[in-house]
Amino acid sequence: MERTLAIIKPDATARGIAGKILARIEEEGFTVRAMKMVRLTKKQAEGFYAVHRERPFFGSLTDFMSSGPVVVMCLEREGAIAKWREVMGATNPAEAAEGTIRKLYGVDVEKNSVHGSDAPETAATEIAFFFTGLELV
Ligand code: 3AN
Repeated sequence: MERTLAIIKPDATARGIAGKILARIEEEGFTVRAMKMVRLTKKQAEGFYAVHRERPFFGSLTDFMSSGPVVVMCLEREGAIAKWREVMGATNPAEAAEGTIRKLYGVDVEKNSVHGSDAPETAATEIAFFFTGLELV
């Protein structure tokens, strides 16, 4: 079993499709081990995306991620990291495969509705960023 961090981003919560995305997560065989809705401050968004600090889109991305509520979840499944990235689809919704969440709901490369960890080490760091051991059931 493997765990990954998923985020339903502000563009999706604003459109009232968090429930649809959660239903898809459950249909794909993930168990939700922890979940909460939070509104990140700009500083917290900068902390979460610190690896992208030097990228040209860092300011815009962290403005967006602190622009409204997000739903953060710890998901568990066999091969959870790769499977969640497959279900999300490519970063740019225009390039995402049919049926993926980003193809269905993503607006553009920034407002792409969902986040997922990209490797075991980042999954561990990202889960710990949002959840304490006590909150993981
Ligand atoms: P992914 O979320 O698919 O792992 P990353 O890690 O390359 O993609 O990028 C992190 C986030 O930064 C993306 N989810 C997206 O919101 C944003 N992003 C990535 N590339 C761009 C870009 N060219 N312009 C604006 N935002 C971007």
